[in-house]
Amino acid sequence: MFDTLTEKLSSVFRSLSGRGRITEANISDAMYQVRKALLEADVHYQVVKQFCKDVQEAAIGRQVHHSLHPGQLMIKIVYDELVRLMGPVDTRIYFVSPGPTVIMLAGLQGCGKTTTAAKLGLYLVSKGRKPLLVADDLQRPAAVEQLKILGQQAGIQVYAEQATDPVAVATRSVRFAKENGLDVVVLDTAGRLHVDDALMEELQRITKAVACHQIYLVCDAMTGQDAVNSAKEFNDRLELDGVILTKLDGDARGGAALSVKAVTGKPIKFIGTGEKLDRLEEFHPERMASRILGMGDVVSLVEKAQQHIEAQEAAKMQQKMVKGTFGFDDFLKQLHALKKMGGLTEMMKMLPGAGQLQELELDDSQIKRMEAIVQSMTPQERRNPDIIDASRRRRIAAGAGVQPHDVSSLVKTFIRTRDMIRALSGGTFGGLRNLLAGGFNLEALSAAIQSGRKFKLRTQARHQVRKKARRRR
Ligand SMILES: Nc1nc2c(ncn2[C@@H]2O[C@H](COP(=O)(O)OP(=O)(O)OP(=O)(O)O)[C@@H](O)[C@H]2O)c(=O)[nH]1
Ligand SMILES: [Mg+2]
Repeated sequence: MFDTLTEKLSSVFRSLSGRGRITEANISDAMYQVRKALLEADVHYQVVKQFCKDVQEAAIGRQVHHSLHPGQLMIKIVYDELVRLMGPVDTRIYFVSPGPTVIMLAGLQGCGKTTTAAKLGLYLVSKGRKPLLVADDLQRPAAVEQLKILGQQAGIQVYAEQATDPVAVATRSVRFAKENGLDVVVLDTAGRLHVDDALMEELQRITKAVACHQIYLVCDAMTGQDAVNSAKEFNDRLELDGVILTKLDGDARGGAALSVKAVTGKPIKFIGTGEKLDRLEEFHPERMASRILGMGDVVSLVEKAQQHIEAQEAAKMQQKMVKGTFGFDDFLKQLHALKKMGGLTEMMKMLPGAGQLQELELDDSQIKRMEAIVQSMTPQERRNPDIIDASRRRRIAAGAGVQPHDVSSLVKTFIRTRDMIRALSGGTFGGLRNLLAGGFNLEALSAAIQSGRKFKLRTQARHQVRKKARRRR
């Protein structure tokens, strides 16, 4: 689904460079590429124009967070605009009481109405409803038989008559539903090759006769712009409640999915993603935007970073690292920042490909204990942990309600972390930033960790040499 668009957009984001703020200069080429990618995906040109304008307005002047790459921020901005473009949508079906609720499916020939009627029937059953499928397509000779077969497959009752007037059949089917305790009637109507007056009049007569509660237009996503144009025509003549976009599994471009809401003003409510009867999904703009961008969870990563790390705080921390004045208070702050983000491990998990990373695990109870210990230290000890000797260790341990060896193990952890962080090139956030800027590549990540490990090994070796020297003395 949408493979080409996904591929093109991701190369646009990768190519974005620069730091600090997003300016007209650094995104103009990217926007040109986004525009081109959308047009090639068969998105309506008016929609493309407006979309790019909105993205540009949202992007220019935005500060790029220290821990992020401008490409990532752009992904988030484009994601937000995609969600806006396709939504909002309420996929709930409103049922009337007393029933039955009448749902009409309309659409051009071959768009998937009959299949969708059966799929919708199954969906309604899953919601605890008792649906009735009505064969109201009396144009195509085999249509009635087709619905009967699909109904049988799905185990859903089908109402069919040997008749010629779809209005009469619809009316009688609603009566049948009432009499038999069925609470939703799904009308499968006839399609035409093109929107024409005869088709529209027939549909209008049905809606008047049975007072349809919801009218869904079924559209074939593979027909791209044609689907969108016909949706507009249908919507001008019938009061549509929403669109069901079918055959999305075969749509590599995505033009219809992206244009329907903007062109018709009516949202997509469901999508068909296969011929099988269980292939009907509620439409969620957020999920669709993520699928289109194909960016793992970069979007939530950016959201979390924006929420929880203050840019200036990160910069200050980095300076402290460089100057070597990084103490326990800073260490605690970093731990809190990480905790708020759901822990470093959680964060790492969100990076595509870095799922199994175990190196930087921290659990909540450990963090709490570390906090208690740090709180029992004097400001001087926090700034300069090297002065913590045996007697200070005992005092701190008593204050925090832990054993002296817990204190020394925290001091060791602190020193190890500080060394590791330094090795990860100048501060946690700088290090993370470099990792993120590297395009989430697992190699860069493990190289950074390796270099941290080597650094650690080197310092350990140095300590041992010193220890031996002391012993000799
Ligand atoms: N791949 C795929 N095929 C679908 C989907 N929905 C429907 N189809 C196929 O599209 C073809 C037409 O579907 P129908 O349900 O007969 O379409 P219709 O709108 O009722 O057609 P008419 O009654 O002739 O107007 C069938 O071969 C379906 O299996 C879908 O979501 N994905
Ligand atoms: Mg049909």
